Amino acid sequence: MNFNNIIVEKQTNILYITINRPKNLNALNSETISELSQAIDLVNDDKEIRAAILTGAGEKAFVAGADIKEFASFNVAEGKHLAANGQAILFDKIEQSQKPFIACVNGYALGGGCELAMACHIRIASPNALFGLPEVSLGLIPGYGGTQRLVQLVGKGKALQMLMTAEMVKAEEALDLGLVTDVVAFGDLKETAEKLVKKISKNAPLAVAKAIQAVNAFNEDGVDGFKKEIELFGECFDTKDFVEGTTAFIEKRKAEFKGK
Ligand code: DAK
Repeated sequence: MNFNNIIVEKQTNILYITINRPKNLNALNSETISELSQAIDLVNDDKEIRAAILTGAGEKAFVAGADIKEFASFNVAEGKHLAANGQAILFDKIEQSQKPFIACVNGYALGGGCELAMACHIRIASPNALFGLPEVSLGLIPGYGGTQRLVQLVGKGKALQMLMTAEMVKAEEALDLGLVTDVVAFGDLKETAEKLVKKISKNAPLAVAKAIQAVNAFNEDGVDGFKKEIELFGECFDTKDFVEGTTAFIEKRKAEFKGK
């Protein structure tokens, strides 16, 4: 599939997605958001793919935010529509994907870029990565889930500090805060993400998907996460992967999961 703003490449069981607008520091315009949404479908619809690795082109930016030039003239209705649509077709869709998305944050991750990284299931960063939600400096607040996901990742106090000061956080601090799980040299980002995928891919695909679903239930409106966990746990007993996993353990061999 050909895209104008992203590069998508399948290698064995990984879909590599690179946001490719380096002249604009990979800022998210609506076409890029729509293309990313289509790329998520490619991940979820292809049985061979076990995970997606998401990054930005170049060495300077993951994504330096929503495209300011595009939304500068929006009114209230347009702003609300763009936020609701973007959350549904991209940010929530990544979070709810049944296959893990790993963000390789290779530079600025600001505003919508930080929100995009936070929607991913795992984030790793290069030492030059900078995270921030500078929306208040533009007379805005985050509109793509940033106020909610930042609190979950770093806690209310630090989230409010970052949101109200609009200050950026360096990679090492992001690591201390739990905003990223690893900081590795720029050149090692891809390999580090691939190693994570390799570890995840050894495990039962349906169980991995259910783990994502169960964790997401923590934030679902009107859903008791503990009850959801019990429900999803029970469902595992109805999978061939469960039979294979337990049989392989008893037979002292490596499990061969089929995702069934
Ligand atoms: N949008 C559009 N273009 C951007 C951009 C962005 N977010 N960030 C950078 N660029 C462009 C610059 O305009 C410049 O383009 P030219 O002037 O060369 O044509 C080019 O990328 C290189 O940027 P700089 O020349 O500024 O590079 P520097 O190294 O000097 O500075 C910087 C790097 C990252 C510190 C600086 O570019 C910067 O401050 N960028 C803006 C960061 C920012 O504030 N991002 C937006 C956060 S707010 C919404 C939902 C969500 C949002 C908005 C609306 N609705 C539902 C309506 C989210 C908003 C945000 O993301």
